[in-house]
Amino acid sequence: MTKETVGMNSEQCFTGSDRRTFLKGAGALAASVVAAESALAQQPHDGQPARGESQTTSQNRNKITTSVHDVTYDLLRRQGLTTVFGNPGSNELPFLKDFPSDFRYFLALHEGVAVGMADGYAQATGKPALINLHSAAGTGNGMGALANAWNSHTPLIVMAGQQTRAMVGVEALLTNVDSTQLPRPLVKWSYEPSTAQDVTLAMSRALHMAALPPSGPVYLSVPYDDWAAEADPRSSALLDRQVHAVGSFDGVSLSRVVDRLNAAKNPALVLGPEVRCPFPTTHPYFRGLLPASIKRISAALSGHDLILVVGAPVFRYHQYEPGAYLPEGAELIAVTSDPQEAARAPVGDAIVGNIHATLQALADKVRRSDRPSPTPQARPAPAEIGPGPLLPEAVFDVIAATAPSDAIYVNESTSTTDFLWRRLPMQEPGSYYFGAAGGLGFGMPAALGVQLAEPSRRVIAVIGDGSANYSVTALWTAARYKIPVVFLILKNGTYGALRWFAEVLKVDAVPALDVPGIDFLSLAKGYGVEGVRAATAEELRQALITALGSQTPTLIEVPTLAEGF
Ligand SMILES: Cc1ncc(C[n+]2csc(CCOP(=O)(O)OP(=O)(O)O)c2C)c(N)n1
Ligand SMILES: [Mg+2]
Repeated sequence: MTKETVGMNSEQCFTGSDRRTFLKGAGALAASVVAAESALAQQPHDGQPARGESQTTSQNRNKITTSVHDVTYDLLRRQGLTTVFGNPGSNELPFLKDFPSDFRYFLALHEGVAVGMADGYAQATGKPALINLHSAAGTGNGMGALANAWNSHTPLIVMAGQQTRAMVGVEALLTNVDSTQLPRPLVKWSYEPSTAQDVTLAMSRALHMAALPPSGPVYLSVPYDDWAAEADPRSSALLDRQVHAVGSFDGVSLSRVVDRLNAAKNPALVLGPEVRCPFPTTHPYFRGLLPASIKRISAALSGHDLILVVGAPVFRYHQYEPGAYLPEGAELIAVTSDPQEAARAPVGDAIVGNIHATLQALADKVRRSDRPSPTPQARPAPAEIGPGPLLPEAVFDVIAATAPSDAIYVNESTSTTDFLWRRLPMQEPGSYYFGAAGGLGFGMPAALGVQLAEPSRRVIAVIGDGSANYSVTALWTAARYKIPVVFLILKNGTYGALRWFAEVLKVDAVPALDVPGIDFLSLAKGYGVEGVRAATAEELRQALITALGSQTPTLIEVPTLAEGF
């Protein structure tokens, strides 16, 4: 150890207050810590570390026996991470040992559910969430869900257990080979501590990394023998660390944006998930959802001379319909927290920075305009109700008329998204969640996470009969922990969106596009959730009223017509 590092250690970690913080936080091991303190007090030395040795090592010699396990829990507690989503295996048991009573663990029966739940929870709380998965296989099962989290910048700490250090080399069963590579490229940072004493620092690093902009998932692989090891007493300095990113404006770029907005004749504002969707859908200025092809987005924005995109990529394309990126004569400015997003945009200028601060600065500085207000969009006429299965439009009409005005919607019904946006009034921030990578299996678990984060609002998960199967075990978790989500399954018997896409691509005779005969009421019953079938608008209204009045989850199966088929 160099002289400098010795000096740094003593300066940063061993002030009296630092060590007290550590000891106070030691919780369950208070007795041994007290013993260690008195041992320290009895030691006949002048308080200075011996030459060539830090005070840490002299303390270690005095047997401070707080474990990596306890001090890491302390760190999690102090950083507000007392909720764990997971599915355990043998590698994870030493972490879960003596699970503190002020923590809660939500057991998911599949890792995709654990990650999806944490995703919903973190998005709704705006804070990082902690997931504990089983080694390589558990991580692999969670990766579809991680794709969604990556795309929505959700701050997640995915921790997986590793084999005990002594057996990683022989690749004993459950060794996570190349652990740090496995979750890439769906994590911002991936790490396996090189010593047990590095675990708490690694966890501290992970939670700050996840939260710092652009926020996103991080991965930590921890050999299971590390938890019982003796902690590095310098971990005390980590417990209350605050790490903030402050965006300072360079006045020139900001005033350029302000000038362009002031000069614009007909600007359009495009908002994405980083501003906690949605813009109130009942607002007279609301123009609806952007389509997903280059040509159609350009057409939808035609007539606007300046497009300000905030908290969304430019743009989120799906089907390939080439064309100009922007309508003739239009300019674009994007505001994002993500340098990658800014750099890969094919058109326009971008500002990388704090979304909230940028919007605040723009709101303060942009002149009030005397442009005429846009004509409000016409509300769609009530959907027709025929004798057969309901049109999805009719389902949304019933929800709109029945659900509370602050209801939260999680959408994973892939062929009905436009209807949802046109027909459901959403006025509060944080009223809409979706799988940002298009990875199915997000909706049901995310609804649970959002409901946990927003206990005073009701979450309605609108789920397609195909999508429901990717994370159907979320029903068990909903029942087990009495999370009162309303799962509304739109049962059209098909992968409707894929049928539509097959038409876009002009491909015929594709096998495996239908999913007939799934009995969601039996599935609900099997997992312990109340299930009800609603075949008419009135039955749906009644079922929704009952479900919304219940303290436990409900699944409502609604036979619907597949659009256009
Ligand atoms: C994990 C995953 N697998 C497959 C797909 C491809 N996919 C996109 S939409 C879709 C159909 C979903 O059907 P359903 O939930 O019934 O909704 P509908 O289109 O009928 O409204 C499928 C399979 C996907 N997006 N994600
Ligand atoms: Mg379907």
